[in-house]
Amino acid sequence: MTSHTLTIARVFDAPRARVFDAFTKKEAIQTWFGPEGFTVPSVTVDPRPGGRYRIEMHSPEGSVHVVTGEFREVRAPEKLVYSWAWQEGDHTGNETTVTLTFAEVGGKTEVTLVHSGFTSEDARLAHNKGWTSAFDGMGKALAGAAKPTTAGPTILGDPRSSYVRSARMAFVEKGVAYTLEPHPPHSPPVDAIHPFGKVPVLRCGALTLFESSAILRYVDEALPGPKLMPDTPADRARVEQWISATHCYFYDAMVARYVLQYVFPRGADGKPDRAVIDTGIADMKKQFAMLEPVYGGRDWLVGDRVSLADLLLAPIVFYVQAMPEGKEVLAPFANVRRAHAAVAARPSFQATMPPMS
Ligand SMILES: N[C@@H](CCC(=O)N[C@@H](CS)C(=O)NCC(=O)O)C(=O)O
Repeated sequence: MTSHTLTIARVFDAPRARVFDAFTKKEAIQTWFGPEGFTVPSVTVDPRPGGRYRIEMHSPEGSVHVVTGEFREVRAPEKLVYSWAWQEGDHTGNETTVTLTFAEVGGKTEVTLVHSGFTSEDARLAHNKGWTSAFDGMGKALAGAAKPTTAGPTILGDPRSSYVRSARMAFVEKGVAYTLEPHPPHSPPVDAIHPFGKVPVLRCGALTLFESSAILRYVDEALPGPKLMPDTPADRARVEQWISATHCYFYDAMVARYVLQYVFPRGADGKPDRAVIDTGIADMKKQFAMLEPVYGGRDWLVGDRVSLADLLLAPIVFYVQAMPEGKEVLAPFANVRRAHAAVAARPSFQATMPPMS
C-alpha cells in the first residue's frame, strides 16, 4: 500500500526553546493546538522516549476529537518524533508518525513537520488543512493571543451580578451544562469581549457575545431544551418589551438607585445615599403597581410559562426583597410577590444563588 507523507515548513517569531515547548508542555499546547475555532480543554503529555500524550479537542459545534501517541525521540530543542493516532472518526486505527525539527534562523525558529504514514491522499490533505490552521494559531499564541481552553459555553462575570445570574438561569432552564468563570466587570477577560467591560459575557467555542439580552436569546435559540420564548409573534414581542423595560427602567430604579446604594454606599461618610434611595423606592413602587395587573392571576410576565423576561427580572426582585425596605415596598403587591415566588422556586433560581454578604 502506498504511504503518503505531508511536509510543512514554518518560521515562528520566537526562540527555539519556546517553540519546542509549544509541542511538549500542556499549557502551551492548549494555547494553539487544533484547527481554528477548536479548543483544547484536556492535554496529558509525558515528553520522553516511551512517554505518551493525549490531546482532546472540541469543535465549535461541540464534537470531540482525541489524538494520542507515544514519543519516540525527544531531543530538546532540536527534534521531536512521536506516533499519532485518532481515537475516533475517519482516520481511526491508522497510526502515523510526526517528525518535527527545530532550526534557528536569525533569532526565529523554523519548524519542519514531516507527518508520514497516511494510507490515502485524502487523509494527507485533511491533515495538511489541520496542521496549517493549527500553525496559524500557534503563530498567534506565540505572539500572545492564546485560544481559550474550554469549548463548552462559558459565562464570564461576577456571580453576584443579577444579569450574570439571568444568563446562568437560562442554561439551567435549558438543561445545558456551562462553566462560570468568575471575573469582575472591566477585568481583562471581560474587556476582551465586552467593549464597555460589563458582565455577563459569553464564550462558546469561537463565538463570543456581550449583553445579557443577546446571550439569553442565543442560549434559547441555539441550545436544546425547553423554549424560553413564547410561540406567537405578539407574545414574543411582549417578552422583548419587558426585557427592554427591565434594562431601561426597572434596573435603574431597583438596582442602580436602590440595591447598589446599599451594596456600594457612596453617600457622605461612606453611608448609603438616602436621597438617591428615596427616589429609587418611589419609582419602584410605581413600577410594581404597574406590574401588579400585568401578572394578574398568572405567575409569568407573558403567557402561561416562564420566559426570558422572567429570568431577567427575578434576580433583580430577589435583591430588592433582601434590602432593608424591600419587603415593605413589595407588601401591597400580592401578584408580584406570588409571581416572584414562582420563579424563585425553580431549580434554575436555586442553583444560581449569589454569594451574599
Ligand atoms: N446592558 C448590560 C448591563 C450589564 C451590567 O450593567 N452589568 C453590571 C453588573 S449587574 C456591570 O457590569 N456593572 C459594572 C459597570 O457598570 O461598570 C447587559 O444586559 O448585559
